[in-house]
Amino acid sequence: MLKIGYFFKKRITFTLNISISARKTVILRLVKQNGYYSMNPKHKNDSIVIIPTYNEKENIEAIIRAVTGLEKGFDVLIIDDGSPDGTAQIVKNLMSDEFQDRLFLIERSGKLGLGTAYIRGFQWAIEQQYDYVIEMDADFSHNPADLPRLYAACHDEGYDVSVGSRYVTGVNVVNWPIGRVLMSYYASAYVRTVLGISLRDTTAGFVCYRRQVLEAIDLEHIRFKGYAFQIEMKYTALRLGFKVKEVPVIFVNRELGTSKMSGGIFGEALFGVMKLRLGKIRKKA
Ligand SMILES: Nc1nc2c(ncn2[C@@H]2O[C@H](COP(=O)(O)OP(=O)(O)O)[C@@H](O)[C@H]2O)c(=O)[nH]1
Ligand SMILES: [Mg+2]
Repeated sequence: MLKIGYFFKKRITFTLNISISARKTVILRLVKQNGYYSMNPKHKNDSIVIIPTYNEKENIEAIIRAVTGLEKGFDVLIIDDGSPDGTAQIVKNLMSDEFQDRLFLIERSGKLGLGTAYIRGFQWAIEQQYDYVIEMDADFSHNPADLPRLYAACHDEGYDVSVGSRYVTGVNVVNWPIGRVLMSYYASAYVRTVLGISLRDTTAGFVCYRRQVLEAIDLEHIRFKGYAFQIEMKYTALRLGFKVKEVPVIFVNRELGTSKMSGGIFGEALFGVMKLRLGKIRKKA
């Protein structure tokens, strides 16, 4: 099968998929960029972990090493919103030293929110033809050691989306103040009831998407930014008929750096779910 696609107008990608067995496909990519063609894909990996950052200088190097150091190699894309603490410079140093072709960085000019950071990252990952796209926080609340299980749920078990879930077996959250645990748990119950879905951890930010799911969702029209963004993505995937699995994980509160979440983001989620239930689900044209 020969697929020819246009990405972001300036770049032309020719993809030649040769099926050599029912399960294995070899993909040769011919990419025209800046006026010349290259036969080698920029990456050799099937999966990318997207990590949004804002002032994460205490965590960034350690999380990149933990993710890239796993036996199953994952590439990493950092979306940094102009962190005043110099997070992006730490990433650039690692890119030029050790992690060429495995570590990527998109810099935005100011703190524009988690939702738009992920959408930017999803669009880039689609353009780069990664098959599995995983979102994860920089602060070690999501354990990198859980990444292979999230990946396996999609790659081996055939799910379209896998969610690192705190609420499959009770409440698996460590070191959060009890108020925040209760709020998160009951918020999740509220979301389930309003949206009429059985997914337990709808606000989770530790998620693996098969590329086709991201291609089917109209990312330009995803409305929300904070927790509601996480809910909207999962709800849209479910409504489009994709299969979602919850993989139990233990969420540990950050030890270094500070939380960037605000009350406004909570309010967005509270009313946002009602809007979601009443609104239309858009499939990409
Ligand atoms: N690019 C970007 N990253 C953000 C923004 N807000 C938070 N983050 C990152 O998103 C992840 C989760 O944020 P965090 O503050 O840990 O939220 P909490 O765990 O809910 O308290 C971390 O990696 C943050 O650095 C933002 O506006 N832009
Ligand atoms: Mg956090």
